[in-house]
Amino acid sequence: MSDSLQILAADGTLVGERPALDDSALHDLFEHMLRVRCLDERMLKLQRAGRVGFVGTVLGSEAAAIGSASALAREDWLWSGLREGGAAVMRGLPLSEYVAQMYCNANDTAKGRQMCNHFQHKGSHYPSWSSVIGTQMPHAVGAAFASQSRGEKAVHAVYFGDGATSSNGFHSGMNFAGTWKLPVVFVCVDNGWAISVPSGNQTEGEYEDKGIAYGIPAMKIDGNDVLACRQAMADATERARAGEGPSLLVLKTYRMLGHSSSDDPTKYRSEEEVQSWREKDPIDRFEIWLTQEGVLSEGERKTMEVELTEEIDNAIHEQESAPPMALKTLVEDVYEDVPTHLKRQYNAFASVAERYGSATVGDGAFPL
Ligand SMILES: Cc1ncc(C[n+]2csc(CCOP(=O)(O)OP(=O)(O)O)c2C)c(N)n1
Ligand SMILES: [Mg+2]
Repeated sequence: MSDSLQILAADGTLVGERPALDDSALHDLFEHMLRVRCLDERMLKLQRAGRVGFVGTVLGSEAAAIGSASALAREDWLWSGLREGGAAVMRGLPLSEYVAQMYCNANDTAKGRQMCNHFQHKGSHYPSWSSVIGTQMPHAVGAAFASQSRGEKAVHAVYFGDGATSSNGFHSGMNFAGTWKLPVVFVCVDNGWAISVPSGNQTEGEYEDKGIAYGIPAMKIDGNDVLACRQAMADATERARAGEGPSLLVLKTYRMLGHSSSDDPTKYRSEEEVQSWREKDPIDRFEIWLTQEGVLSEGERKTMEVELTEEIDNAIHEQESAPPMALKTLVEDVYEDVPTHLKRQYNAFASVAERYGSATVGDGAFPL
């Protein structure tokens, strides 16, 4: 297929069209990317300290998540994979709620029914994610069908990884969306790896060519170029809103850390490969250009990092002192009257909790 879309080269040179964003919007975009990096770094430290169970980072792919999602309208929906929580924060998920979800404490809006790092936020149209790879695609397509049927203008952007293109969800989602010309943007974040499977071994074809089979226009984008990711999403949402149907965006980027906090990537990939991507860092390149443009001042990034980390730490302190989820939430929200068999199970569980005390924070880390 064609070359990938690039606006900002790896050395920070503008090689495409300057975006129609004023200085303050460009500064905000940079801040959103930096906040996600600070969040990842902080959450990993919490996991290593045994405070939270599981972290899936977006570190190195901030341009893909933030750049593309920044082009969505308020009314649009973001159906996520593991790594788009920072985009929800940009779209309105309060940091304290983000942290509460990581702790699965009493303030967790999922009531501890999700693994940590599986966010949801009603206010920004960010539905909860199932860990089962690819399932978010039929969900997004079904919701887009509902939007279309109601005559709404909302676009549904659905994010997934290179590995997820091998799932049933990908193929059935693409087929229905193409056939019904639904307002969906499929965003394949090709971050080089699906746990230990390199993206070059996931498929014999090119990811962007997979659109052809479903009559869906597709485009490859430099996923470490925040301006290109934003532009591609802006074009795809415009198309969808005009009733022209779905698009497939393939954002080529790299997962700089392990698949999750439970993974050791040094077991299956070389330091040279990681280093080659470090040189294409999405935040560094944006910083270089913004500094040349006078949007950022020399050394401003450091100051921003300190402030953002403080903001995150405040949310952590707040949530560390929150109580754990109440046991009774185990049987809430499904039945108006809790059935006898669930009451029996709940009482048995409550008596175990009484005899042995509560689990401590960090117990029960998920293995993958
Ligand atoms: C149906 C299913 N099979 C296997 C897994 C185990 N698993 C979790 S993440 C993952 C790889 C996902 O890779 P990719 O889609 O590239 O997303 P990334 O983690 O790189 O963002 C696998 C195989 C799963 N969660 N669901
Ligand atoms: Mg991947």
